[in-house]
Amino acid sequence: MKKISILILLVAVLLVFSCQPSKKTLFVSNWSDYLDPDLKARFEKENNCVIRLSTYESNENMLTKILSSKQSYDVVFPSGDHVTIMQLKNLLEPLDKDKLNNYANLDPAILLKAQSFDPENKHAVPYFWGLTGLMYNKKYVPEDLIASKSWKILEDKFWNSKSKITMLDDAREVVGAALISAGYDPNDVSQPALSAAASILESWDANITQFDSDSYKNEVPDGTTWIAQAYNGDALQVLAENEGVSFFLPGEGASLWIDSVVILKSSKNKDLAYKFIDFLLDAENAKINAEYTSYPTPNLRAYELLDEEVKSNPLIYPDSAYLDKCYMLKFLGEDVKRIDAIFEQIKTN
Ligand code: N2P
Repeated sequence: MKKISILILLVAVLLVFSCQPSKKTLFVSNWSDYLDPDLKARFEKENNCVIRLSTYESNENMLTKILSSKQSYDVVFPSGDHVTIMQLKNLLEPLDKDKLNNYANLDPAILLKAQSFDPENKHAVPYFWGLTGLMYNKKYVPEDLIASKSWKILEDKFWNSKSKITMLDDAREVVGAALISAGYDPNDVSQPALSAAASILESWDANITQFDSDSYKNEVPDGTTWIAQAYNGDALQVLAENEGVSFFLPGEGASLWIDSVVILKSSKNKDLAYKFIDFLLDAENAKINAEYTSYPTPNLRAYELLDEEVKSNPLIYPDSAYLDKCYMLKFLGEDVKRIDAIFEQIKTN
């Protein structure tokens, strides 16, 4: 008798659980350290859903992942040139802006810039923008070496036989930095520009230990790496926790990028994807996210809510004189192969 009651109870419990509607799942793939986890948790709670977040360290990894994975992702965060690449591959859902009530919070000036890679702002919602510079450990890198605040620091003989430099695992950023250092635009694929960049890269490479876009965040503070090419927001996240670390934007200029949030055409959850993007566009949420990531926000309403201390930090929001010296990394079509070839050559040396 007892056994029968336990059995009935078990069946009843199973029935109750199987009748519960399963939670909707949003598959999101984003750069690492690029979304406040509390915001993610709040969105899940408010929408009774689960966000399955996977992270990547480069646009190339992201693209390989979404093209090769059996899992269809809903929302991803490509940089400008990759918005164009993905759009040409017909991977992106054209945006229905009527489903984005908070779209008007975006800065019209940034939307205009974004049209260079996404005509009419048809597929991509600007998420953060940023600049790439150099982060270093103050204990090991002498101040007089850093004083020039130039990419040329990496050519100094101080680095010889030290193996203490790392650069991003990103062809456009690495070859781009060498091009800027040589006085060229990082989008310049002419022969003189690329030969100059290749020879500068060779001199840097003698002392570069790895091309990696993540480990520098631990290795500069712990002294394994003394100087690293770094995205400004990631660097400022590290600086906030480590007094011994500093960061600068080189005087010659820096690469500038706008990362966007897009919905994939193959998404099975477009309604939830729209809700998520609209949630990120909310002024208060975008402000919280900007504080968490330390990246400059393209959300004008969110920018207005930020503390004066953040808005006046030139490592997040440099003045227009510096921005005039920065170069947006553009879509290069087939020409990108010339940059990739130089990067592969350096990596395999
Ligand atoms: C976040 C890096 C995003 C910047 N960790 C790369 N565009």
